[in-house]
Amino acid sequence: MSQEEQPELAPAAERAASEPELPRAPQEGEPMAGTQAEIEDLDVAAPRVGILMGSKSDLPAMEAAERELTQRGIRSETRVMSAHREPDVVADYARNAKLRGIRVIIAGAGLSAALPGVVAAHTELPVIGVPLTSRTSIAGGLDALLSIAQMPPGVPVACVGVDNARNAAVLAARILSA
Ligand code: AIR
Repeated sequence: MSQEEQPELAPAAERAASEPELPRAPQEGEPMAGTQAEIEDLDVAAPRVGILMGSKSDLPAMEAAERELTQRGIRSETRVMSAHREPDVVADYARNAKLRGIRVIIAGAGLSAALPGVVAAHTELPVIGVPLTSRTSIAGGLDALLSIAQMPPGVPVACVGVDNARNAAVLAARILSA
């Protein structure tokens, strides 16, 4: 090819402006573009709300959340895990929840009720805390209420009334339809 036949190259700045922008590489821990939507499409039966509680003894109070969600046709899953007794299980659940299709997490606990806060520390999903009375609660669950509501700035947990798991489910339904 002679010198004259060579195609003239546009200046670098012009080339850059006309070339299509390459997709941004995913950051560490971030799903590949489109992966989240694909997972949701594939698993239509995936639960949308995770209902957690710190102990089996919390079940009678927390059952109201599952009941309310079921009545509203919202899929949920219920798990018992303690922020103090099984911290690694709680961290793993919270870190994987979004990728599994969970959209809101409800977490109930009594006494020093760390569960909602610890979950919120490991996920960006909205977390609704349910303070629970338990056998050794002080002032009817005030201990759990303060533990859940008094989160540090930047790590929010919504907090419903003591033993009011049903309200947590109603709030979760509102978040899902917002
Ligand atoms: N709990 C369990 N791990 C951490 C906390 N804060 C709470 C449970 C339950 C209370 O302790 O959520 O309300 C008593 O639990 P248990 O298992 O002794 O009945």
